[in-house]
Amino acid sequence: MLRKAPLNLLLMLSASVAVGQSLTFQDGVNGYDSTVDTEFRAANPTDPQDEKEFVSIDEFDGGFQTQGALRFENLFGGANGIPNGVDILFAELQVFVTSNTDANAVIGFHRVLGPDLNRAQGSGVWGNDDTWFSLGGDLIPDGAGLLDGDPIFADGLEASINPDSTLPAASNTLSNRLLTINVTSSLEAWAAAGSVSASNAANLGWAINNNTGNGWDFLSAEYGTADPVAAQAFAAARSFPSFLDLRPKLTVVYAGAAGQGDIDLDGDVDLADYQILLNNMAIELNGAIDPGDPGDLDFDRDVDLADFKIFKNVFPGGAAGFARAVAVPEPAGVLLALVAVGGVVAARRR
Ligand SMILES: [Ca+2]
Ligand SMILES: [Ca+2]
Ligand SMILES: [Ca+2]
Ligand SMILES: [Ca+2]
Repeated sequence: MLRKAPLNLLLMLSASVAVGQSLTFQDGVNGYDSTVDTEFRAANPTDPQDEKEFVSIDEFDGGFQTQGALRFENLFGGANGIPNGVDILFAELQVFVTSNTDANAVIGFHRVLGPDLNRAQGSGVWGNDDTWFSLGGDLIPDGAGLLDGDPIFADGLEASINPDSTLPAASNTLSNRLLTINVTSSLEAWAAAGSVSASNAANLGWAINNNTGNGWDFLSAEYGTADPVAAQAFAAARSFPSFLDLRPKLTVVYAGAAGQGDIDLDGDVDLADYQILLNNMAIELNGAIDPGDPGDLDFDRDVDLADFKIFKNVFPGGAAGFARAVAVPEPAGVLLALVAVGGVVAARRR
């Protein structure tokens, strides 16, 4: 709060500037409706689960496995997508978890690498109509009572062997709240592969695995469809303005050609960008904003002096270049200049 007074002086110098370095994708918000999420249940091997209002991931659910899958489509290009060719700086998935898992569980987000190569039915990329059976899930339990493998194998062909991202272990035992998963590496891969195509066929989403029998559940993109009144009451009781806030949300932060400090995306890093950072620092010292919102250069949901430090270093010429750019005459210097001018005038009068 103490920092606000001097910053407010600078605020008066600028009009608001539209900036778009951070984009969010969440069903029902800002016209976005392209989330595909479902689970593949061995207990219901031929029944699509895409209309369920939560997604469960469980290695041993009453003797049966359940694999989750999630994809945000239409991420790239078009009026509302990530511009093609930009650098992805940061990406985060946020889900509202309704059932936690074991402290030592690994909730892995395996990037899907290709159309399913071992289907029993259908063709092409996994989608809402798919089931445990259609994607080739095993139907005959082994000696331990488990169905082997998963419909989407983490074999380096159907999905990445190692997860691109995991739920932070510290979040494993938390529920009834929004939890975040850093998915920057997946977005970097999709941007690199799909930058030439608006449909971005390279983005096939994630297969989500749980290596324990303590199911991990999150609310799906359909949350609130069946009973929006009840969903709204549930959200309001937890201080969320809308039940839409509880659906899966992807936030992507990218940089224009001039890099991370080009907050207004006009191709340079200059004092106009600095002004936006200052404006937002005055009101967002302690978040909560979306990571990477204008001025949040370290993606930690605020605009503070840590972001300012980064900005100085990415300014042309670094911190010294920044100091020169913002240099204004010191009051003492102004007085000396006036004395000098007065001296010249006095000398001429003689
Ligand atoms: Ca769904
Ligand atoms: Ca659980
Ligand atoms: Ca700029
Ligand atoms: Ca920050």
